[in-house]
Amino acid sequence: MKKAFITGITGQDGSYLAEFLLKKGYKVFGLTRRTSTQNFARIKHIVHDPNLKLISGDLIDQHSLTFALNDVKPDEIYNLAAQSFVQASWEQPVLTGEFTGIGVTRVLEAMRLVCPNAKFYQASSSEMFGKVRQTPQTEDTPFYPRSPYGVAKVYGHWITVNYRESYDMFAVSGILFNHESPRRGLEFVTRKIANAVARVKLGKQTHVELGNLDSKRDWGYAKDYVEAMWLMLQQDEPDDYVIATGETHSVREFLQLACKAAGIDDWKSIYKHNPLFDRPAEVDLLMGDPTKAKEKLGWKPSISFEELVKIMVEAELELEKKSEN
Ligand code: NDP
Ligand code: GDR
Repeated sequence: MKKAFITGITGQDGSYLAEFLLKKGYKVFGLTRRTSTQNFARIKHIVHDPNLKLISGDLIDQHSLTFALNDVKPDEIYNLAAQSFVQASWEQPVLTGEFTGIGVTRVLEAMRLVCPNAKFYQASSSEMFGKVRQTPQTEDTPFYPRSPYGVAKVYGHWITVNYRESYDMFAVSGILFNHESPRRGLEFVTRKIANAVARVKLGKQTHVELGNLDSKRDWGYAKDYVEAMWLMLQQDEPDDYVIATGETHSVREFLQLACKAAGIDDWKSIYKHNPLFDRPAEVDLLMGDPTKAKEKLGWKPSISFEELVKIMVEAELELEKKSEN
């Protein structure tokens, strides 16, 4: 039985990846950090699976990572844990650097000492392209991050490349563009909008307060993207890949389509601008070119932008109908 070790298993991607690997017959080990209240909402349906084991540890604690990997001796390591919310990275830039940047080195160091022949996946991000130097963005587009989060991810990206080149380790970096799902955190714009329009539809609130509606993102479906992570580790040679849909849409378009999916006629009637949600430095436009992933991994997205919006709004309508608040 192959063994996979996932950091960030309680997050959106970690939960989908764990499901995916369990279905493939893996034994899955997930790193969880100590929190005062358990945060297993996304994995509650698999937490009792005999092939899933949770191990306590934290990206900030080198020993916990070394001990965890020593216990497991995994074949594959997926480093998905991070402080992943761009806006929060201006409020907590040092913590973001510790988790999202140096945390990658800690996992790589533990792997180098304990299981150097494992395969390592780093969750890199389109935020590294930031103030984009070319469109669409490819594996060769230079980075220009625009937030402490983006800067930390550039560090994580290059330290992964560096361990591959310094120690001949199988370490790859997936440059993933935004991917969403009903399991997205409520603070991210897609889930925030999907949830708000559902609540407006059900008469639970009247408005949604947002920041910049003009920014454009290449939005895909999270379930498709975790498959790409796995495919990268099944290759003979380690390499980095852009994972994206190749389309870009504005936040305004997302809001318009979400209102339509919920049966709200006039999106402007429920929208309010709140400068609190504007960012000190914005990433205006992201659009990835997934050609390399298509050709070498045989990967392609299965869900369109319109379908994604619909999936998210329908999930929120279901959820909000059941909840009393
Ligand atoms: P989430 O924010 O949903 O999940 C983050 C995970 O990291 C959670 O499980 C969280 O645990 C864990 N974590 C945070 N800090 C620590 C720490 N110090 N030690 C151990 N675990 C920690 O992110 P996503 O699932 O959306 O993203 C997964 C990864 O992919 C992240 O690295 C993100 O930056 C990156 N990424 C995401 C994209 C996207 O569009 N979703 C696009 C490109 C990259 P807890 O539950 O305890 O908070
Ligand atoms: P992003 O996602 O920063 O792209 O990072 P987010 O959904 O937070 O923002 C997308 C765009 O929407 C604009 N926006 C708002 N954003 C939020 N969160 N809340 C608002 O009210 C709002 N109004 C407008 C933002 O300014 C931005 O332009 C995500 C994360 O998952 C990262 O971890 C990941 O690396 C990247 O995607 C790729």
